Amino acid sequence: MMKTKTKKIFLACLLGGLTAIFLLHQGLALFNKPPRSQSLGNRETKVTVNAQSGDRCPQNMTWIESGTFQMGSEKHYREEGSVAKVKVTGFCIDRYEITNTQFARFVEETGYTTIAERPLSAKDFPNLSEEQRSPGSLVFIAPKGKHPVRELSWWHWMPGADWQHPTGPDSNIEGKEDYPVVQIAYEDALAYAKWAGKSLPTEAQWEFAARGGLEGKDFTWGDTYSAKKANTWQGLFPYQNTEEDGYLSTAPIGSFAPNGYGLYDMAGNVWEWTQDWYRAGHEGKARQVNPIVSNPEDSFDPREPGAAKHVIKGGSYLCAQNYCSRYRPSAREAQAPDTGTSHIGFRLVIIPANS
Ligand SMILES: [Ca+2]
Ligand SMILES: [Ca+2]
Repeated sequence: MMKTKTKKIFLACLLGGLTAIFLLHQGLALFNKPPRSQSLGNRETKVTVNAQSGDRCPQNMTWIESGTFQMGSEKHYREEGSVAKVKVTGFCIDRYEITNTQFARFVEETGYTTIAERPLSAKDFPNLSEEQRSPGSLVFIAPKGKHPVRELSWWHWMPGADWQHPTGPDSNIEGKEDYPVVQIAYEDALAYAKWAGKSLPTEAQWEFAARGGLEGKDFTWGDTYSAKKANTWQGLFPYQNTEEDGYLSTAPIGSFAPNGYGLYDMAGNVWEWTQDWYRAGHEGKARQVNPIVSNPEDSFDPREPGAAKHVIKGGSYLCAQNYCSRYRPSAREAQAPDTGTSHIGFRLVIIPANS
């Protein structure tokens, strides 16, 4: 269940940040209820051992050997510093972002309903109409023309947007079996992880794995940006996307070369949830083993004090050189746990019993 406090944060985001949300909401009074289930096959996700990982990891996971690394960066956004030398003990991590096929299997087996598919309760939001409480999520819509637009005004509340309808009720995931699942709130990712018998990565695990064995490099592949190395945005965000990398939106998992540890899409495609609560910086992490910010009361985003948020990593297809540019291992962003969007997904980790 979504807690009242976090629901209010969610609503404040909708009401405070994006006036257009409810205008749009009001304008979409009638829309066809999307079908609730959609078969996407029955691909195996969590069994057998992986010979390439020394029989330690489940299928499609890679063993990351214990090690120390320089977490963060002092060359980019302030929240990425200070650099902290930390140790991470060994773990297995998914080679790919979780796909629509995998999430569909979870839903088929459990009947799980994501946050985006649930209406807000009349008890918690008595002043909203039933229509305003109807299920939906946030969708990126590029502004028309090239006139200046307000920061984040490209995010729109879209009734009927959910993981099976990533950009609204008229969209679907047919033919996107191997695309990363999106419109997943933190609670949804946790539910999937519990079902799979795995965990969301900590920020330290995620960043250590993303670096792929490179020390202190800007990108998962080195120090020079390339449109050919990850699914990002080329052109002037949010107006023009030249699609130099071949993808306007999400790409099938594994469409770009893996990093040094054989992990795909650790840069771009979709942002990925981590366990850590967000603070702007890495204060107190130096010399720790498996550091984690595990207490929501320690979360602090100076842009929105009082709202506890999780760290998301890796950037997305919406990160461009002129905006965001967070398709880097040290980059991080804060995300309200109740809010899935059309550019956030996840992958999982597990520490095998024999490690
Ligand atoms: Ca792209
Ligand atoms: Ca990613």
